[in-house]
Amino acid sequence: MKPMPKDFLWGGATASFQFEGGFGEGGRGLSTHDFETDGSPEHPRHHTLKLADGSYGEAKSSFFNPDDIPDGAVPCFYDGCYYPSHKAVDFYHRYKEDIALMAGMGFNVFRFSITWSRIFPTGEEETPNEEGIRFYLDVIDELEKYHMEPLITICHDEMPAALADKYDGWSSRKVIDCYLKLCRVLFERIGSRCRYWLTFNEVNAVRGYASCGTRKADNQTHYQAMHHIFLASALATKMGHEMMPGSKFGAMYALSEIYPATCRPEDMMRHMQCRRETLFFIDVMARGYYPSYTGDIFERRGVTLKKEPGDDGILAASPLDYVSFSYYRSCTVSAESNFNVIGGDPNPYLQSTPWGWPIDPIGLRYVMNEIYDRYQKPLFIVENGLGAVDTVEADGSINDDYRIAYLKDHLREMQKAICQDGVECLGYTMWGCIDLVSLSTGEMRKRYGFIYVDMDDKGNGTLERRKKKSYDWMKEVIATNGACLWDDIPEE
Ligand code: BGP
Repeated sequence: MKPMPKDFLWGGATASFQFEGGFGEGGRGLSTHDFETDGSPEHPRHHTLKLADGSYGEAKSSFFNPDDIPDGAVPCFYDGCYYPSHKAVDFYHRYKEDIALMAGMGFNVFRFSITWSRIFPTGEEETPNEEGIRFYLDVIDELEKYHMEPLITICHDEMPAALADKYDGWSSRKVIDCYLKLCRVLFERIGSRCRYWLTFNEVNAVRGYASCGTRKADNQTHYQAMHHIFLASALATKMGHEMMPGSKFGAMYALSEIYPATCRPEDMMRHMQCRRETLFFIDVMARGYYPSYTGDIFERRGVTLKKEPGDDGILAASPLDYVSFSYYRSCTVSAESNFNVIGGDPNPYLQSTPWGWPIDPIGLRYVMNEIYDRYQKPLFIVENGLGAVDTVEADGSINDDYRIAYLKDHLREMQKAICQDGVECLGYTMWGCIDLVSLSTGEMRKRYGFIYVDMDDKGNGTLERRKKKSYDWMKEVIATNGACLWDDIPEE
């Protein structure tokens, strides 16, 4: 295998509501994820909060006030119900130790996201919260000590709860200005220290209260909200380029590969339509215009988009510099499938993770080629990894050979795409490099990390960090720039 590019970025990825914690500290306001429970059967996970009378209500920022938390209380239990994002795994207080651990593996990049309400607690203040900015500057100081560069996701599936309450989130155009205000502050204060920015996370999967700030589930609201996100991303890109010459802007998409279930023409046609449902979001943002098939999608979904004069010009003026994505799995579709953006039907040729996600390393090479062919822009793989249950042995070791096997297979396919197929790819950041709270389930036991965190699904534990077997393995992968991935393959 030809060697990887010398300047390839190797690192890990996190999101603030799953990793950072620090709820109610440093002037942070409420965020939409603050209302999610641990997802245990007695506490439904999404959009609910257990009220004083024992019933569940819709999330509203007035439901709890961080200032009311008694001193010394664990700030994540209300009426016996656990809210994992409040503490997450406490990067807020442990960032120095965490960054040192990451540096120990040789990471040269670290992806993290900004808690919007840490900078603008309600999203609408005139001036930013200095303490919030200080936290992220401290994180970057620490990264720089170890020559790691930040990869910042400006908005990873969350927003100040106050914006969700007042405007119904991204369904309102007003939120674009609030987002741009956040961007301006970040670019002014952090800009000179960050090359790569992601305007939004998993743009094609943003939906509902926590990630989009809206409680309406209809297609009209959804695509209108997405239009506002497209505009916000393009305007942020424009501003970023002006304020930080040389900066690079991408957005992130959830890209499972989708295969046709059979070569039956009806399945093939349905496959193409489903793929377009996903690629639609990249098409608009990377090419800078709505694709010709938009009419078909909107017609089938009963959507009439409200655009203002000038919107098309905004999109056209600032397409993305690079395309980034998460890749965990693949699926199949047939003419009869009930497809949503990520999930289709299982593939009989693939095994699955304990959480039922099909494992498909070749799908990663496939998707890299597909996306690069379509956009001819550099890629950045910013999420990939295996969610699994890890066991701490009596001697304290964690032998996660299954994770090593998953990553080895995926990284080999990535290297084939880059070195054999000629795909330009800036870097790879493994998801949840330090164990963190699961987005979909709220669990801790679904672990991705090279580094174990001593905490259970209810937040019990010391939060102590411990290296897994995969830590040293990945360290060698990075030190050899991927060469050791091929050690056990006989030379031809
Ligand atoms: C992506 C999200 C991440 C992350 C990951 C793994 O969709 O961008 O935030 O959580 O998926 O998902 P989960 O935590 O559900 O295993």
